[in-house]
Amino acid sequence: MTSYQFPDSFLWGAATASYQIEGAATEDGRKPSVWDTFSAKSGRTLNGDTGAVACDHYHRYESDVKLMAALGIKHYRFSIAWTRIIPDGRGDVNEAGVDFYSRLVDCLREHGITPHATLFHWDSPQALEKRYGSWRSREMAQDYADYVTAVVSRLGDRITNWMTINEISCFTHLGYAVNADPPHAPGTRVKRRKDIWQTCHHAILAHGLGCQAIRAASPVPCSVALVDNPAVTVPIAESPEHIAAAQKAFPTCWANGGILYPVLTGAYSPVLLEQLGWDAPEIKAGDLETIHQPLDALGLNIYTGTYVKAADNPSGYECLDFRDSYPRLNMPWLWMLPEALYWGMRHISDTLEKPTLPLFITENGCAAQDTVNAQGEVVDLERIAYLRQYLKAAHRAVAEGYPLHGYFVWSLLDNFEWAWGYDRRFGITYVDYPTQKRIPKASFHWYAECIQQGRVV
Ligand code: GCO
Repeated sequence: MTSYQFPDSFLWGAATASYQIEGAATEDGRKPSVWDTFSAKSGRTLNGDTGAVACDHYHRYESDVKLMAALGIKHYRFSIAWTRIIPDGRGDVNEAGVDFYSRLVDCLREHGITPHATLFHWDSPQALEKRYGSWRSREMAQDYADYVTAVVSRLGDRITNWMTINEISCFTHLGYAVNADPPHAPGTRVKRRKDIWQTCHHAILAHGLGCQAIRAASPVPCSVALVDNPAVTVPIAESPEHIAAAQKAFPTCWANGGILYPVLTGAYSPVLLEQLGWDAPEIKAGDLETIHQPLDALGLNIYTGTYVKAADNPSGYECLDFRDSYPRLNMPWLWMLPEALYWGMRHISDTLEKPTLPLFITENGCAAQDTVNAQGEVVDLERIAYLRQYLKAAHRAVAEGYPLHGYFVWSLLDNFEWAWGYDRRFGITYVDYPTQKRIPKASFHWYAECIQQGRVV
């Protein structure tokens, strides 16, 4: 019988992001990000929700850190808001904004929790959107690197785990669209698909410059990572032909070939470029060298995947659609596919020839229809069922020797779920927004037990 025991060195953590939990949108010098502007426009988020208050974590970070300590995590992944540090996007540093993260980090360390900081989780400064169209301009990459220098030179004595950017495909490919209103901020319509790929190219360039900036500014040795959400192709059956088909599909699926490939290998995937044709971005001399920086780790956000089978067609594979009756959690895209966690790591390690690059699951979790019962409890059985299956898939990767070093559940708290506002709850802790009361859900207690025993329980 498998006990699903993880090695003692395995990191157990939880993740959050600045705009989704902090609130205090106008305090201590913070200026608007594109998400403040976007969510304030009518009809862009469900129920007109915004992150203006969110979980009020800005004022409640001390009790939230106590909650983390009660959970038993020793690692916490959070993000830093660019507009608290440099409110106009470029120029003067706002020391009051830095001070918030300084206090947070000290509090974490006092509780024996190691901080893992994401330097950008989608909240681009609105001032730069206005100035030059943010990610549409190459200037954004340099401004981002300067912001990174400001953060790392101030907090690098106490934060040594850095993640440059979270999920590049989302704020680029969902923030811009051709002939349609994009679902994410800044919500800008562009003329050509090429323009969208260009925003994505500028973001990977920013990642590269950001890596260089972290290494130059950090006063102590540190770990530098990217956080990506690969589109994971899962073989319909684990036979050699279907496995080969899933591997073949991986570089062309969603943005894999245009993000992970250049970042990890120094070149866009040739199959993707061929597929894009005229839509491919303009790449300047030297860009790919800048983008292809040595990394100490790679963070993967994996929630679901796509089944692939071998097919008798020119590509040799076929991606399969889910039918409505396939099990899914409380988001339209959240199909239950635990094997995706395993296959995501395996494709990256095997097909990208990165067999030793340390991998972390930096996000995994699900939304469920959580309510508080008469006893004041939130019994989220489907979240436990989901997490248990995905953690078993993570264990399989470890057991087979893939370099998975840790797991961060998404999310510590229910929070502002972007265009879905507060309607969708991803937390292992329930947040009663009117009172800001935190109620640990059944999954919180279950996860605490996993952490305590170091295995899937
Ligand atoms: C991400 C996120 C999170 C989401 C989560 C659930 O990094 O993936 O965007 O911020 O809340 O993925 O959709």
